[in-house]
Amino acid sequence: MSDDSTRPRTAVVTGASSGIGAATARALAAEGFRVVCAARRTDRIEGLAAEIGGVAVTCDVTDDASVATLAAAVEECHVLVNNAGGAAGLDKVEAADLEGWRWMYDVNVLGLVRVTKALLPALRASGDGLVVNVGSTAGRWAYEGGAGYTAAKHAVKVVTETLRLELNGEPIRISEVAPGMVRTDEFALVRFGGDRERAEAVYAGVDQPLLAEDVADAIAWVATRPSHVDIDELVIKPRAQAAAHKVHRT
Ligand code: 8X3
Repeated sequence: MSDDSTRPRTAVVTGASSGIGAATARALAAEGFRVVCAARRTDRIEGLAAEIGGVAVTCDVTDDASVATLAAAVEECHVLVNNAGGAAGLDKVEAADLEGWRWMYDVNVLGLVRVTKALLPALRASGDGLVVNVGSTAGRWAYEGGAGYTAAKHAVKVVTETLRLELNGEPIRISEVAPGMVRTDEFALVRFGGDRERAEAVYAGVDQPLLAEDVADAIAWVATRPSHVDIDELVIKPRAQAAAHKVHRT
């Protein structure tokens, strides 16, 4: 554990190149963290790191060597935000594109496990570590066509719960922040392979879907509780969304 209390606390955010990840990097920097912005798109994270006085590390969470490079760049980690993830498609199980399912499991689940494993020594070294896994309401509810993504996000919930059991007694907290409908630049666009019309339809008529900043605000709140306070999980949805199938549209 560092005895230099004047040293800034370090936060690592994966998927920091856009959306919730970029907003979280900004929110944690505003709270005084030195933020390591990790993502595949180097140009984006370099710009973000320059803006917030952080560090950019190019990282693909689906790649062992890339994650090892990230871990080598981080000596102490007080907060790890496992945010990298995404959905692919909205096909029924009968028509499942198994490559899409494989990608979703790889990025949402194995990526989270890979990064957490690699950074556990740095989380321990901080003497006061916190892992925030960005889950989803898709980790609570099933919906038609969503199984590839909802199965992966259910796995995120269970991995989170398991880690909390396994690390009990260590100075490391494990939290899950699980957003519902969040309007970001890329989530729906990626899900529908760049089809802007289908992506827009997700939010059609919804009065104020959440923004990335709303989720980042929740993550920053979790990350700034006193060390003995563990927020197990926090589900955050727009007012217009009561459940996966119950979204008020005008
Ligand atoms: C996103 C929520 O409803 O699109 O994580 O699956 S949903």
